[in-house]
Amino acid sequence: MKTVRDDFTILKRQVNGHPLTYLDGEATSQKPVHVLDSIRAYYDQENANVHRGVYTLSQEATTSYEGARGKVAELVGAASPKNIVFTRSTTESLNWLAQGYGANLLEAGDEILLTQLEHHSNIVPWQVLAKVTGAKLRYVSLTAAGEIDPADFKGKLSEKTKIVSFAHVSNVLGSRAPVKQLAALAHEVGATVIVDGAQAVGHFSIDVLDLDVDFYVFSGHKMLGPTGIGVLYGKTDFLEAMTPVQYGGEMIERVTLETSTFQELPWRFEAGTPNIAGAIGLGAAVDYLNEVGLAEIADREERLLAAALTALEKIPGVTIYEPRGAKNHYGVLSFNLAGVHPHDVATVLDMAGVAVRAGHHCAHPLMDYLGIQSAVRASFAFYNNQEDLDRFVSALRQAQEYFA
Ligand code: 7TS
Repeated sequence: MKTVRDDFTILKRQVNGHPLTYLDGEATSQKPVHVLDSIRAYYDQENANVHRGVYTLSQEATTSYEGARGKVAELVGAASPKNIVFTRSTTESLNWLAQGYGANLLEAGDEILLTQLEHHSNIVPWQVLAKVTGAKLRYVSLTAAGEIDPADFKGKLSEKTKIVSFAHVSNVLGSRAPVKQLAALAHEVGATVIVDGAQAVGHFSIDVLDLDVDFYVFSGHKMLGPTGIGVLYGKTDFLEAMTPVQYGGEMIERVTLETSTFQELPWRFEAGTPNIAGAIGLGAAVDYLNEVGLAEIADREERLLAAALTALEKIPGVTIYEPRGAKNHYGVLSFNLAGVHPHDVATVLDMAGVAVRAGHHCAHPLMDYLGIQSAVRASFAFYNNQEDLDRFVSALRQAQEYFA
């Protein structure tokens, strides 16, 4: 454990006179030195544009960039690196799916099925698409445990359902969707299955072929990688059915004054100079995740969450929005302290060096469902430890006394 923490130099920082207790890995994870070093090494030793130079440096940069694609493909169990498109983020991947895939597919009266717990980035692009195409949005409700209700999911599927899109793990409740089961149900009616893996990748192992999803999207910065790099995985047939959303250099095969032909997969989607350093950093993050081991990571995060739940339950006046009794949930705790605004809780915690997120967590519809406006959220990553948890609990008690 000590050695893992040593890899995250930021954890040695002091904040407001206290050691940093970073409990906001869901917003963005911290980065191990391996990732930072890989980005520096690229700019320091290999900096050149990719795919266009015959000279050595450009070839080295291309090898590193494409190598990162291969590492990402392996991490999620994709059939080939060609199934991995680099984007900017989960948000960009979902927007491209709505504009480049959904727009080709949907007609007036068709349905898009989402769930009540989605992040705004998996709602708004579909709302806009529904307006343009005349398609209808439907939402699956949640069980009392805060999980996507498979019975309601099944009941809302019909021949009209063309697209189903849902989060693998909720960024507020931490509940984990039974992806394989839901994908199979959606496929029975011929719908395309899109999964938002922003809070899943890097926390446990994922096999997109076994899950049998058609598209799977995630962000590098939530899985130890840099910001500005994201992933859109798609089955080959589905990527072939998708139109690029951006056009220009890199993505073309031949351009005449009148028309153009486009590159093969996946480069057709990556117009312009890509985020080379970002992809390389993401590749290093994948190496690091493999080195620590996803089973080990999942185990640490599960144990920390269980300890945090037990500790929080002992504090009077705390309401926890945790999927009680849920079989599958992952390292996030959303809660409120009676009579104290979540922003005030977060501010007092910050005075003790404890970083937690307070707000609606980009999930207004879920807040409406829970009947609250906002909540405090503490995320527990494998690089957090018992001292982090102790400092969090003691700062929370301070906040309670402060506002009593
Ligand atoms: N989907 C889920 C489930 C998320 O949690 C997030 C970000 C996104 C999509 C969007 O990811 P982005 O990288 O494109 O921004 N979630 C959060 C969060 O919970 N706190 O800050 C960002």
